[in-house]
Amino acid sequence: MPTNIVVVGMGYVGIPMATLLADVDDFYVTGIQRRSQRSSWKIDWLNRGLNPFEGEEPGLDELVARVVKNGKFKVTDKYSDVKNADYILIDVQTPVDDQKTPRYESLKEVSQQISKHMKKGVTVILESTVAPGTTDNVVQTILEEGSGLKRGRDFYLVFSFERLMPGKLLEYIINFPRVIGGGCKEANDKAMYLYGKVVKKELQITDTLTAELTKCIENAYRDVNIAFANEMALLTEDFNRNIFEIIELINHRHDRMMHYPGSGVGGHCLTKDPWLLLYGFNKYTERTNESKIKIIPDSRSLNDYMPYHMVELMESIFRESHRLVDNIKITLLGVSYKANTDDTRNTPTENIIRALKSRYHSHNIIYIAHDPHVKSRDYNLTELTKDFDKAVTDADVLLFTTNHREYYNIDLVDLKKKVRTPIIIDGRNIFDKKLVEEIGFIYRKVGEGSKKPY
Ligand code: SAJ
Repeated sequence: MPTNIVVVGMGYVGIPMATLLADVDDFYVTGIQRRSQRSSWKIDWLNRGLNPFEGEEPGLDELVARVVKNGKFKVTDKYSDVKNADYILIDVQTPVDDQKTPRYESLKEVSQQISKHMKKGVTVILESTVAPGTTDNVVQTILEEGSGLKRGRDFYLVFSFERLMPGKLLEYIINFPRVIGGGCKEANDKAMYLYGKVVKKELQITDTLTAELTKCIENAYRDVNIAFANEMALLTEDFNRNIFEIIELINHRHDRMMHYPGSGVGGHCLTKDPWLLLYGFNKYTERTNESKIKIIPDSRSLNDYMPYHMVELMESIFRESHRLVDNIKITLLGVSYKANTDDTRNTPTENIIRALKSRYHSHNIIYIAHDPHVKSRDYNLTELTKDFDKAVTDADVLLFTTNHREYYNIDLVDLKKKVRTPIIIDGRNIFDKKLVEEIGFIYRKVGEGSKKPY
């Protein structure tokens, strides 16, 4: 008997999941993607058997081509295939707005569409990250109201989150354990059957709310740990010592794994999931412990402050050397939020540029950014180039914001000849202070004191 699957949302999560499932014997998958100016090409592209992602995604080109050629996978903007679906996966974006409130427009719209067409016995799986409580209070309500069916009796609803990372989309689905939070045994069994076909690691069963909490807390944990590292970096700067040396000494203990400070925390997950956690807490609990909940917002605000600290480090050099932040060229090295990727979502570099532009809006400053991976069409805050020489020539200050592999191999002697003023602000522990200063740069690093003698 063929198993019919619908995956709604053809993005970073939906495409790898849909195509992996379509590669299973007797599984037939329809991807649903709303047509918009930005996404229409993707539907046609996928239907031609082409992988739409530009970054390196090992195995995905072949997989997409194979499942389309074998007639196992197609993409449409219509919901008609939902009526025959045994499984429906929801993989839509769930961002937060400026007030840190989740924007569920897509999630609600998709749930409504599904509710109009879904058949009895279907298993709906929510894979998008949501505020704890959302599966039961938002998705279940919409599905039941729209379909007239009852969860656990007429259909099943499961929350099972993705743990993806651009560059390793297939690997992380296949080789990471999968948490399954169904509302009842039948729901969990159905989800186990599906994921068991593609996931090679443990399938861990829990209830829906616990699964939602697991996802948000997993990323809040990482964010809080990075905030701790950032706080220790600020403290160590004032002690005139190097936090990275200290982290190495700590992590040499095999059971310690301190995170690393830097010029900020970007990406789609860590900047959002802690807020989803707090939103769920405020909305779906009685909040008896509210006064004690401080670490998450404090961590978020410290991590958000780090780009401004980069600006402060720069200003301290200009102040101490009696230079004016005027008539200068500022070069930012690294635009993606993470090393060796082209992903610019919530990149800290953007906040550094914004802070500089707002502080020095009436000053005569040339800004240029360099990134070996990011395409200039994906970036419009300032001029962006892949030409390193163009970016650094005649620069008055170099702000290293992303630790791309290329930056570790820079010939610093040659670099010194190209710049107009030799100032480096290192936000990612790329360089050795002593070495850089010996070559003649004025140098500041997030997490290392600058006073002499050392
Ligand atoms: N960062 C630091 N210090 C660190 C680690 C990271 O400042 O010690 C910064 C990075 O520079 C970046 C941001 O934090 O700007 C996020 O980095 P990340 O390595 O956590 O990368 P993400 O956002 O791609 O996180 C993903 C997460 N995946 C999902 O939510 C689906 C996260 O759960 C994973 O733990 C992480 O990848 C990973 O370990 O690869």
